[in-house]
Amino acid sequence: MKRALITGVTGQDGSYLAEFLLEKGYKVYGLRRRTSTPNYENVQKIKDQIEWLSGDLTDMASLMEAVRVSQPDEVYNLAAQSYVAASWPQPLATGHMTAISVTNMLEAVRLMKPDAKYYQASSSEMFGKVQETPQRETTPFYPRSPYGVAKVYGHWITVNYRESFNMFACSGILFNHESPRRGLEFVTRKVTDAVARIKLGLQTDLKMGNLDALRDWGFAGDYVKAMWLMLQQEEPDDYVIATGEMHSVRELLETAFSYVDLNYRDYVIIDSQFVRPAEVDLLLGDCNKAKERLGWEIELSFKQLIHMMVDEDLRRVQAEQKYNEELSRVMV
Ligand code: NDP
Ligand code: GDR
Repeated sequence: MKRALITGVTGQDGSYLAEFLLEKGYKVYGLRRRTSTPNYENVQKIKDQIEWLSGDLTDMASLMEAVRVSQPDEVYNLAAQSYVAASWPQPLATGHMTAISVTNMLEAVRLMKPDAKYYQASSSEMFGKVQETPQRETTPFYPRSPYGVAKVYGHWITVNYRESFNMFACSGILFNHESPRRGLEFVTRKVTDAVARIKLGLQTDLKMGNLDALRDWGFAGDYVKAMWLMLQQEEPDDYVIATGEMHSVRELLETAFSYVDLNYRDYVIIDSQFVRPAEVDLLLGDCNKAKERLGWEIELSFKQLIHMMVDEDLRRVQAEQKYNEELSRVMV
C-alpha cells in the first residue's frame, strides 16, 4: 500500500486529491493545523479514512514529525495562504506560509525521507504581468502580488532542491481551478453563491471588483489528477496545468446569472474595495507538455463547471433556508 502525505488536505485541492488517492488504494496522511474551530466541510465524506497528523507549515519540527510518522512515498505540499487579495494586507504572513514554509517542508523531507517524491503547488500567479501568451513552462515570471512573489520563491526552491540534492521534486504550475468546494471569497464561488442567494430571494446585489480580468478556469477535480501523474513519471519535472481557454470575469457573471434566467447587469455593483493594488490582467495556459508527457486531459468545460457550481450552491442555500425556517418554527 502506497503512502501519501498531504498538507492543505482540508482545502479545495487537498480534499479532491485525498479522495482520488484513497480510491487508488493509498494510505492517506493529512496534516491539519490547530484552529479554534476546526473545519472539515470539504473532507466530511472521507474524514475517517484519513490518518490525521497535527502540524503547521511554519513550524518545521511539526513537519519533520509528520514525515517521520507517515514515512510517505509521496508528499503533496498544497497548504498555503492561497488568497491573492489577502496577500497585500498580510504580506509577511503570506511570505512565511507561502514561501519560507516550502523550504520547511523540503527540509523535513530531505532529513526524514529523502527518497519520497515531492509535489509543490506552484501557481500561474507567478507569470503575473503578461510577458508571453499563452504562458508555458519557459515563460518568464513577473509576479504582481506578495502571493505571486511568495509562489516564485516556492517554485525555485523546489527546483533548487531537485538540482542540489537529487530529490524527486516536481512543481505544478496550475492555473485557476474551481469547484463547489472553492472558498467563498474567490471570484467563481462568490458569484455562484450570490446567484443562488439572489435567485432564492436572500440577497439583492453583488459587489465586485475588476470585471475585465481574464482567467483560464478549470475544474479542481481534473487538476489533482495531474499532480498525481507528475509523481508517477520516471523523472521529476515542472508542468503547466491549464485548460487553454480564457474567459473574463464579466463572462463568468453572464454564464452564472443567465443559467438561472437572471441578467447580471441588474445586480452587480462595482466596489473599489475589491479592486486590487496591482492586477494580473490575463492568464492563459499552454499545457501541451502535460498533455504529451502525462497524458493529462480536462474533462469539464468552463460552462459545465460554472453550471455545476450554481446547481450545488442552489442546493446548499435552499437546504440552509429550509433548516432556518424549521428552526424558527420550533423556537416560536
Ligand atoms: P485552499 O485555500 O482551499 O486550502 C489551503 C489549505 O492550506 C487549507 O487546508 C489550510 O488549512 C491549509 N493551510 C493554510 N495555512 C496553513 C498553515 N500555516 N499550516 C498548515 N496548513 C495550512 O487552497 P486550494 O486548495 O485552492 O489550493 C491548494 C494549493 O494550490 C495552495 O498552495 C494554492 O496557493 C495553490 N494553487 C491553487 C490554485 C487554485 O486555483 N485553486 C492555482 C494554483 C495554485 P485550514 O483549513 O486550516 O485553513
Ligand atoms: P486569483 O483568484 O487571484 O486569480 O487567484 P480570484 O478568484 O480571487 O480572482 C480572479 C480574478 O477575479 C477578479 N475579481 C475578483 N476577485 C475576487 N476574489 N472577488 C471579487 O469581487 C472580484 N472581482 C473581480 C480578481 O481581480 C482577479 O483578477 C487564484 C487563487 O486560487 C490562487 O491561490 C491561485 O494561485 C491562482 O488562482 C492561480
